[in-house]
Amino acid sequence: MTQALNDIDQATADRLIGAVDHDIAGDPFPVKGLDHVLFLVGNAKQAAHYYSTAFGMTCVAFRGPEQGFRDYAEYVLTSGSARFVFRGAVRPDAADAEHVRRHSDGVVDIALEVPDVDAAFAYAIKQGASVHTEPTDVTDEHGTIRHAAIETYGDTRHSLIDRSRYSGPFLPGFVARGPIVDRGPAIAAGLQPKRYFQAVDHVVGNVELGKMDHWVEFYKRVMGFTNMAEFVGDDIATDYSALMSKVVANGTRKVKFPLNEPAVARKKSQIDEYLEFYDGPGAQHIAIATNDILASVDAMRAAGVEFLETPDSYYDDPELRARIGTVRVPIEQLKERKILVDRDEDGYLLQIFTKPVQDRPTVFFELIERHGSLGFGKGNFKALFEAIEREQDARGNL
Ligand code: TYF
Ligand code: FE
Repeated sequence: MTQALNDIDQATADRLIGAVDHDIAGDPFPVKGLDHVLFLVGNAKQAAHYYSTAFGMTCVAFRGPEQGFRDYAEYVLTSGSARFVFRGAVRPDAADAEHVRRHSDGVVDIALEVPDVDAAFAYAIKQGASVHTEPTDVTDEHGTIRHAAIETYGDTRHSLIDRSRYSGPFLPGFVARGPIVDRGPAIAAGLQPKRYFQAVDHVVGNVELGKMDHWVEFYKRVMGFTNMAEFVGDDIATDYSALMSKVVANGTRKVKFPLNEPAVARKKSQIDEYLEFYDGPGAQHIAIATNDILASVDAMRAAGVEFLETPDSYYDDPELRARIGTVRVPIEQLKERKILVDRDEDGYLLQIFTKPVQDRPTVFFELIERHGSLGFGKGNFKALFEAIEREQDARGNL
């Protein structure tokens, strides 16, 4: 696992995502952490370039026709412990081509690293999960990966991966590959942070109206996940959010899955908009954990990434100032960058949201810098959802 961490240590990555101690004795579905997120995209070569230049990620592995993988090109990019894989069809008859036609670019697999694939898979199936791939060994000269996969919401799945007997650059069949862009000079000149993020903090799923509790129960029953405190209930939903949300997490809190469903409110829900344009349930946003959100936002903005706007009134509100107290930088520096701030009983967090990263209003990213808080920015929901609604209005979705 160390080599996969791209020279960041596990303890640092774990701290940034708010991991807690957890005894796996008695855990029916122990999870080591998020292994990778697989995106199916129209043009993996260009996606790999975008996530290199705009998200500061490093290409570490590849497989494609050159490796005898006839139908696809796949690029593996990392940033600290976070690993994204971009898969694009090379041939028109590739098996997954329909996925891209229907959903456009999106997340197809939220893969989990587990210590025992067979035990986890058997438990999940016994508890009612649907089989995507039966447990199998996949082997090359670097060793063996044990792999299985179960279905989750929409066309999304969870691969279960044991990489304890494997030392290659990603999975069998992949070859090591160097960075797509050389950020070395910009880093040396202090123009770019070494990494824009160190880990994946949470992955959010959008599901159909009335299905949120079904999927919350799914993760509890199938993976032994538990509810985290933070949720958006009817009260908030009808006032301004147009969505309901609950969060499930594994025992260590390293894997956190908020689940959203649309709520009937003043306007068309942002979740309905997603479901329409994605043509079904799917992953809505990926929150990436950073240890310096100011530097990351500056670098990403400079590279052309668009973030949601936050009005100045948010920062000038005396109630917010009183509630937030002192954070590691003057509020003015957050205001300049439109970074949101929230505090709860455990600490505070800084967060900001990108606009959708493809032409369809579907998948977006969140940057999050946690300082003790294990929350998701509940105090920001109003400002955030109003910003999303302004974007919806601009798209003509009233
Ligand atoms: O993950 C979360 O819960 C926060 C808030 O459509 C959020 O990032 C929730 C729903 C949504 C956008 C952000
Ligand atoms: Fe989030």
